[in-house]
Amino acid sequence: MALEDRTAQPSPVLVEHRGSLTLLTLNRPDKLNSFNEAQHRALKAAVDAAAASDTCRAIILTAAGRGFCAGQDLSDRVRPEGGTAPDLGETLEKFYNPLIRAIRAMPKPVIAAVNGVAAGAGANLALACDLVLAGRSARFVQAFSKIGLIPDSGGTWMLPRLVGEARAKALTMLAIPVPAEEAERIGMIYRAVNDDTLMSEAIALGEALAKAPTRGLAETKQLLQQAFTHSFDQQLDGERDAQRRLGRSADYAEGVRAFMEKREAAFRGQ
Ligand code: LHQ
Repeated sequence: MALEDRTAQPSPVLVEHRGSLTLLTLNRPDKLNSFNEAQHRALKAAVDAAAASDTCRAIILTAAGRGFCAGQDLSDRVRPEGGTAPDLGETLEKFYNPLIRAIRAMPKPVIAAVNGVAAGAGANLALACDLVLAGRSARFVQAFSKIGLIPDSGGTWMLPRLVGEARAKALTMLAIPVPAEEAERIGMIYRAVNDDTLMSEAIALGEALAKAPTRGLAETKQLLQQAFTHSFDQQLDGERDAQRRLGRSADYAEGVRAFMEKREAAFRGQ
């Protein structure tokens, strides 16, 4: 009989495939799923695998336990008085920025199912996802100012676009916790839902998106993300180019056929 390996650590990110839907679960609940290096590496690998997969057509990012993610694991970062200062820019360059870029570039929809508090980089990780659902007990805290930092992981870019500059400044400078329902009301997230139905609603949404015309969704995502930095003319050109590509896709042909035949379309993501 094989001996049990008592030193084995639980995987910091759980990956579950449900047909074309991939569920990624941050899994360091006793640390509120805050990021250490192992969790960073595991999540980035899982995100990259989902992006490259032909089968996966939608992703849900959620977390185990009572929190979604408390940002950086600060217990890794305690510096004794007089100790050498860390290079936080390097941490961003190596871990957070590639992760956020990968989610924004993902050619399929990413749903965040925020099951509890999302703080610091954990809040901005959620906001980088395409559709954010949050349980009513969840809250979003731009906790950075409490420890002398700026809102990273795309926070300074996303927040003013989502909630306006005035609110963005107050929420970040004062580190005000925003409950899920208020986050929905001010346009920070898509929807607040009951805690006990969060996962079933996220999965229903994920399954619907996993059956949708994936290439069209990917082009929609990219165009909307460019909208605030492109001119109107650039955006019209971008729409023309995307529509040209999609007009040649199998899913567009199927969509039109299905409409004319008054039946549900069977999109294959091609
Ligand atoms: C934690 C953490 C945590 C370790 C809760 N680490 N243990 C990028 C570049 C490089 C470095 C720096 O950072 C960054 C990006 C960032 O994310 S900076 C921002 C880092 N995050 C924070 O500042 C958030 C710190 N946490 C909190 O403010 C609170 O814990 C929140 C609001 C998340 C939750 O509050 P509560 O619900 O009241 O829970 P709690 O405070 O009692 O925490 C529960 C436990 O989790 C507790 O441990 P314990 O052993 O006492 O049960 C906390 O120490 C631990 N924990 N966050 N980030």
